[in-house]
Amino acid sequence: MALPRPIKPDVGSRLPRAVTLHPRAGHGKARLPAATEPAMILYPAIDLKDGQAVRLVHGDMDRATVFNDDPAAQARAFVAEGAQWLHLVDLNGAFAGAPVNGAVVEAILAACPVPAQLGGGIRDMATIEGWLARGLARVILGTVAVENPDLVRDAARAFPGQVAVGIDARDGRVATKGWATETDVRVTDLARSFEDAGVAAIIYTDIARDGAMGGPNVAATAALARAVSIPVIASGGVASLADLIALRDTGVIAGAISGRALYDGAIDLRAALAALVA
Ligand code: AMZ
Repeated sequence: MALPRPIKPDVGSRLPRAVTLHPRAGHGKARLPAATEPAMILYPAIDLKDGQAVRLVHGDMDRATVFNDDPAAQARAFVAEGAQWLHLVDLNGAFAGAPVNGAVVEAILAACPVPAQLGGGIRDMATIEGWLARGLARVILGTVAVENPDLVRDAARAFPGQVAVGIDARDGRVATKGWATETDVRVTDLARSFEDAGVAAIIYTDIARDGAMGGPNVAATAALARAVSIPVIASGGVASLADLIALRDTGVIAGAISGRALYDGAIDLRAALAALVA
């Protein structure tokens, strides 16, 4: 079956730059970022549940706060404040194992000129290809990274720079399927297993911190970033500008995802973006 016509055929020009510029990502000789390029990319998060932009607490679908019933408008607002990337999660999709909020994601892609990464229910090559063909800059693979790691390798080979692995963990052990399933897999072991696969980034979420506004797990994220050469993006618990600065000042973390703190005003996106290039 033919893939849908790309909405954004120019996506190649909007592909990630920060990950390759990350000074200590371990890719041999580091290029220092220019003054206008942030040392760490801030990804505003739009988590989608039943077509709305929500935030959960510790990933619990029964503890959802609806922040916007028009996620594309939310995306436009983030971009208007200067966001250079968006982080999208199809929460229903993560539980269902297949995309559920696809129409809303397409509306966001159509509304926004900046690259977006999307996770949640992306579990096969056809879905990966379909999203990338429709203008998504990067897919995030979580559950399949544990259950079918060869798919991650195949996808990373087929789509260089466009495949990220989402590693979501409690007490250092990876959780899958909407974080409802616990595994014995250690975060560092999973991350290292993709070391030579051409994965663009690892997005590491400390579930105990997620949505809780108690601060990110800086030490664990930095330790992971030092253990692998793949750029690591921190997720979960970011509650203040000071948290972002602390992540950046480790010198090894390529990006940070923030959701609730942006929605409730604890972080001013414009000010945070300015601080990260300063
Ligand atoms: O909050 C949750 N319960 C949750 C969540 N945010 N469950 C999954 N996810 C996100 C992961 C990753 O980005 O952080 O979904 C993605 C993984 O989905 P999948 O279907 O590949 O496991």
